[in-house]
Amino acid sequence: MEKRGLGGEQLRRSFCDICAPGPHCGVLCRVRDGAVVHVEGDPDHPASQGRLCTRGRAMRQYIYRPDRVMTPLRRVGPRGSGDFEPISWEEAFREIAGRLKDLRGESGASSVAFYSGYNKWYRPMLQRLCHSFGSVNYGSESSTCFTATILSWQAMAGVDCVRADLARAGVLLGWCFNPYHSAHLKIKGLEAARRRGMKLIIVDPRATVTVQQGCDLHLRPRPGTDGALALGLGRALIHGGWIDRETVENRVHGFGEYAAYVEGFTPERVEQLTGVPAGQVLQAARLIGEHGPLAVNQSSSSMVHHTNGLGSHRAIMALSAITGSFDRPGGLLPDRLTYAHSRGGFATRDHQFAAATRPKDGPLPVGCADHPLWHRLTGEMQAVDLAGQILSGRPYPVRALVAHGLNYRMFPDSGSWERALQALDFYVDVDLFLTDSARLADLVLPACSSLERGEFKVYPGNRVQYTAPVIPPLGQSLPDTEILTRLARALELDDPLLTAGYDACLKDILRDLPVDLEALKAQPEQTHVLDLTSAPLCPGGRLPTPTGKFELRSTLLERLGLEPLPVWKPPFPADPAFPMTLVAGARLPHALHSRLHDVPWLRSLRPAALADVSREDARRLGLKEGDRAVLSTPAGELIVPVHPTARVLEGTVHLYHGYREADVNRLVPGDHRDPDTGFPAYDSVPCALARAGGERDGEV
Ligand SMILES: Nc1nc2c(c(=O)[nH]1)N[C@H]1C(S)=C(S)[C@@H](COP(=O)(O)OP(=O)(O)OC[C@H]3O[C@@H](n4cnc5c(=O)[nH]c(N)nc54)[C@H](O)[C@@H]3O)O[C@H]1N2
Ligand SMILES: Nc1nc2c(c(=O)[nH]1)N[C@H]1C(S)=C(S)[C@@H](COP(=O)(O)OP(=O)(O)OC[C@H]3O[C@@H](n4cnc5c(=O)[nH]c(N)nc54)[C@H](O)[C@@H]3O)O[C@H]1N2
Ligand SMILES: [Mo]
Repeated sequence: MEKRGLGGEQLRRSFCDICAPGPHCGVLCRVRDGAVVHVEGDPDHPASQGRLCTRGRAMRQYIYRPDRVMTPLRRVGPRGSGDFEPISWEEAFREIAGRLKDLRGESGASSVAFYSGYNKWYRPMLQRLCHSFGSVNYGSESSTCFTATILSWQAMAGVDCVRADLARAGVLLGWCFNPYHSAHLKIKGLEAARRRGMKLIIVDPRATVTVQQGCDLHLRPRPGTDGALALGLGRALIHGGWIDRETVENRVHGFGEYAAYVEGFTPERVEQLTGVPAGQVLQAARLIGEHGPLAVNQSSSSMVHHTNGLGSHRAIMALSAITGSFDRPGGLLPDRLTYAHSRGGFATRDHQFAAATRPKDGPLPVGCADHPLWHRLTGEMQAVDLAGQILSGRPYPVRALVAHGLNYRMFPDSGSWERALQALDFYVDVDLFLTDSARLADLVLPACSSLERGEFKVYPGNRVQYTAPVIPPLGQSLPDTEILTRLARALELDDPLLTAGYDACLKDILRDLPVDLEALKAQPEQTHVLDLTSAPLCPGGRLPTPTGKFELRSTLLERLGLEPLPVWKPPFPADPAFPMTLVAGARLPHALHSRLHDVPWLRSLRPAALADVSREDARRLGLKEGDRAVLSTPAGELIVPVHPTARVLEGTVHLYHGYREADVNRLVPGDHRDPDTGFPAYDSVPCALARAGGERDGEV
């Protein structure tokens, strides 16, 4: 972009990567003397068109957090003490390479695990580095996010993901749908569809902003009972004559069995199981039946963060198949992930790139023995199991960890993660900030932010971009991809692509496409549209499943010995000691996991880690705004101030994650998971709430 004379300031274009993977919003940065002084939305960005959320608005404060790591650090004090000495990059790589090679010699390459937190842009290189080193144990935060929906879609329809065709939908089933807080780029399309007359049903225990903006019906199931509601809706649609007979006969596998099974889910039973009044179940079915095509929202977390998440997701998405709305305009359209978890509409080769050097004869990756569906489809360890294996040494020891952006407070039973990190022989963390997880490391390496690096990006509509740094990296920090390249060299890996660096890797990943990286780099502030005609994902309506149909009875699950129908299981057994349900993590508009809790502007919007409770429960328990309460689960207890609010459903408590002073994941039991996906059940944990006595906040 042209430099403008705003009192010596330059205006530069980049994007905000505070939430990932995207589409990331375009930003305009005002830069003075090599420092970013202001960030705002870029009106010319094709994906975000000037929109930027509360979090992005605080991007300057984020990248200049006072705890930015400026040099490689070596720990000199005990783990967690924060006592480090600065060292040079050369020293750091020499030490890492030496230790990792020694451990590989002693305990095998897979005793070293490689992990990525929420950020995704460097993942193909990290995964390949893990494999080229000889380890099978690459894993990521995706062990708790989105992948469960991929597993579900693969089991039902043989595709990785879908897109709700909002522009043509007659009715949207907004299940776990609160874009005003968690996906602001969807708001414009939603509002346009509403103006066009699209009906909207929200399924959310909370009365959210989205509900407040107006919907035709709001169903409020108790958290984790969604599967029963969806099966009840299936029954009501069948009884109302609202299913697509032609589709269920020719394009759906297992409809007969499904129909027989849902017969047990009468509106009255659904009311009993979920708390949604029987009349509302029928009302929802009528809205769907009379106003199709039906689009359904899918959530990468709230819908699948339950012990019964895979079954619930399938039961919900079954409604799209039986109404004939799957792979039809206005319904759910099969889609694909493009590069590093973002969607461009085309295919790249990042999976092949990462798989090319995968060891052929290693042990089973961590967690894979317990989660066969995960193992079959992902090629990664189920990272939630990593702490357990580090601590137990079973079935084989994991002694070292190289992590890019690890936050141990994201995992259930986060206390066990803290212990596991303490127990490692060697732990390297690459992060922008000296986080509590980084403080436990032997070496901390400084990564730079997206404003300080060049990055290849894809956006919907066959769009690509290769950004340039807006400012130089702070201190000695480096892009993750550069750190990985140098690590590959220090380890003397026999992998010419990886040791050649990011661009060489990208060229391999993009080699089937008409992309000229040099041309993209020459115009770093623009997105470019690739000249591609994408073949339909499911030609002739034939799905890539064993039967070629949408499988209500999943052949894949059956072959793996798992339940093939989306049968109902309660989220947890009833226990009078824990009569309420904790929802740990519904999104707050100004928080993003752990990374924004220390950003002053954003923290000021909600300074305390508050537990949201219903006004009814607050009255019953004698709790007022700010009163301290003991929140307990079978895993432990936490003292937190409460916020009584009309938004919350009676019987539920909401507390966001990642807070240092109130780490809710200490309350999520380590085994409270969906066995099929390995996902933690953060969003339906049995709990109790009581007034606190004289203890301090956060005390356990
Ligand atoms: N501001 C902000 N935005 C984010 C994030 C963030 O941390 N902050 N995180 C990003 C990430 S990593 C992800 S995975 C996505 C998650 O995206 P979503 O899953 O869409 O986000 P949530 O807000 O957790 O859930 C949406 C709604 O589901 C409701 N809900 C919770 N439990 C249940 C349940 O059991 N049943 C039903 N029917 N509804 C339920 C919540 O009340 C909430 O209003 O958001 C992304 N966007
Ligand atoms: N209770 C509860 N727990 C949850 C969830 C929930 O809903 N409830 N949600 C789960 C879900 S869906 C997700 S996605 C996870 C997310 O969980 P995390 O991965 O823990 O997400 P963050 O805390 O945002 O980021 C991790 C670290 O990455 C660092 N980082 C940021 N940018 C970069 C970069 O470019 N390079 C490097 N090397 N590091 C960087 C950050 O500083 C931070 O320390 O949490 C999961 N845990
Ligand atoms: Mo996520």
